[in-house]
Amino acid sequence: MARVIIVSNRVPIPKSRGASAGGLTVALRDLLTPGTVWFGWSGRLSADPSLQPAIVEARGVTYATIDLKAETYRGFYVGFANGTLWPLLHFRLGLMQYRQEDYDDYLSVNRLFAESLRTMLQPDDTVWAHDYHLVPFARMLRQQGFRGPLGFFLHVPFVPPSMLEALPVGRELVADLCAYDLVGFQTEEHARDFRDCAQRLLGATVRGEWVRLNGRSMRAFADPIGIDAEGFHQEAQRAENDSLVKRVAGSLAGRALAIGVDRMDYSKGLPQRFEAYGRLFERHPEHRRQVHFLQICPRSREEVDEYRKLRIELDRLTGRINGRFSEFDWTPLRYSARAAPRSTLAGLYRIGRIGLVTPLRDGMNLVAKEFVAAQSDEDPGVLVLSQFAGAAQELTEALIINPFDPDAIADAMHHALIMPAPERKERHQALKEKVFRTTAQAYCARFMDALLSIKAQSIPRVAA
Ligand code: GDG
Repeated sequence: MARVIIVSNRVPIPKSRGASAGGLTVALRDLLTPGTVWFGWSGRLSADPSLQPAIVEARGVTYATIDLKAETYRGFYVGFANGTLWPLLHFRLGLMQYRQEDYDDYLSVNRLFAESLRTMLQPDDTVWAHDYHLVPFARMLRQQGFRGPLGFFLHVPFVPPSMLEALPVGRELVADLCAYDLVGFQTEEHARDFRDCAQRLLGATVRGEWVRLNGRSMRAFADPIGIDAEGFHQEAQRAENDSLVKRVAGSLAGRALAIGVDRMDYSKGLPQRFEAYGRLFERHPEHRRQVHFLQICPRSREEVDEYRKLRIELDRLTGRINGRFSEFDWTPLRYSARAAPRSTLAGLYRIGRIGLVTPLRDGMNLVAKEFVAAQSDEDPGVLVLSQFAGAAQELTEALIINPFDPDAIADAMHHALIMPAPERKERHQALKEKVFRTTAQAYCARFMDALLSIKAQSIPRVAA
């Protein structure tokens, strides 16, 4: 039987029946039919990792994982993936650090993944790899002799050639992406930037979505990711009765709730958002005492220096805003650096009058879609959305702002707070229609159709 093999850095092994799923799992859930294999890192470090993956079967899906060595993990994950590629792909050249040793570790982990997966591959398998940790994986799997269809989806943005050139191994990365048969991006802009890089940096020939390099063709297209909108909507409806959500609603005492939910990451524009919240009270003092801003911000990648600095900065800004604007019976900013259960999030979005999604750069941003899906039709909240989130390409009825401009964010919050119900409903209906159309299921189906149609057309997949 032809199987789909999903490959990603981390593998979300279900711990028990009905265990909660992360973003990638939710997006790929429809693919997780019996027979599917999900391969990647176990999350464990060991001195002498085995090539043979450890296998866990759950509901017909095979989860296959390998351990990594501590030294290579550091260079691969903390170094090249999150210290080099993540800042580069989020347009933060000033934060990019490059060390050849890290890149070597990145290549060796990709090689290890390919060698290990090879031990369990069958000739008619289809392989779909995910995200910036696995750019060279296709080349290495081909070196292992695999000839089946190989797809890749980049969850984060891509950059134009002038920016990619700053990376000493930028050309290698583009060439490695070209070794896939199909590469999916969140937006047309990212797909075009990649094709431009292939043309300008490697001399590839580009025709429409097709890129031809060294006698073989591949396709680079936009396939925006989505959420399980109906499932999330129902979860939000149920969560209105969650005791914590009810307590939060009660504690607002009739004030409006603005909500932000982000991994603690410098790409999410959090200091600017906090700053903007203070500006709201300066520019529109009538909102003092009338609003609470709740920011949920689970800590992330704390091994990377820049993330530790961000945490200190957010602690400082929280103190400054609350010190400056609090009154004895009103604390304007509630900030939690811990993760909340998914159902609680759904309920909090639903009682939110404003959803604040203001990244400086973001592949898509699922929080924007979750906020929309969670709203009620009768009394919907307003989404304030960065023009630099992939989601802004679709969700044009949100209040679109430039996240580098705190005054613009403050004015959008003001606009949201005074927006009459008919306008809120009209905007919400338009947004809802889109979020319920471009779902996770649609995203998966589009990708698999495109990958399998490349197979059917027998376009040369392997360089001569
Ligand atoms: C990458 C790209 C792209 C957040 N806090 C909690 C929590 N979350 C959940 C959200 C959402 C997910 O995590 C975050 O997804 P985003 O899309 O917002 O951002 P990244 O993590 O940066 O994801 C991004 C995405 O991949 C998918 O392709 O959209 O552009 O950067 O689902 O709800 N979940 C729980 N507790 C929290 O405290 N349970």
